[in-house]
Amino acid sequence: MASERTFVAIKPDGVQRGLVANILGRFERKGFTLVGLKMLTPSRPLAEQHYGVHRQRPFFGGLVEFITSGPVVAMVWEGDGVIAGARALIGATKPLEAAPGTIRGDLAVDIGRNVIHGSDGPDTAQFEIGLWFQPEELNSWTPADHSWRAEA
Ligand code: DAT
Ligand code: MG
Repeated sequence: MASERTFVAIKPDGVQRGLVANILGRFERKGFTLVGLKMLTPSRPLAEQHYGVHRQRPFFGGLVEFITSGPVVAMVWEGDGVIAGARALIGATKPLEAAPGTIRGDLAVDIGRNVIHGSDGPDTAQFEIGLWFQPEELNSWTPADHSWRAEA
């Protein structure tokens, strides 16, 4: 499986509840590589672009209100299969349907407060990384244990 990058963001509820280290650590322990990381309170235009596909949905207004309500932790993770892999770590959109062991399954109950975002495919990942990060904010590096890993 080819190495790829995905966009992940801990939403304001995850930050407010003190879950940053817990969530970030799951990606690190899994073996994905952190290539971008920053905290920011999203502007309304950024939030509206990020959730643009949901513009016509009834929950769009509340979603934008929520995501702009406080700091989020924005990240780019790299690795083989990381786009689908991150979604698997995150779990289903509805936290009550998310499997135990997943981030939403373990840490959330409310669809409107589901603590984390992850890109849902290659095109979305590319769009969202470009939306949230400048190219110079991304770090291309090889973890020191890489030579120990199996050949892809
Ligand atoms: P995901 O975040 O799993 O990719 P999505 O892209 O379908 O889910 O929706 C984006 C966010 O919008 C989701 O994390 C929470 C919110 N949302 C989705 N469906 C909703 C609904 N029916 N009511 C309230 N919020 C909803
Ligand atoms: Mg989505």
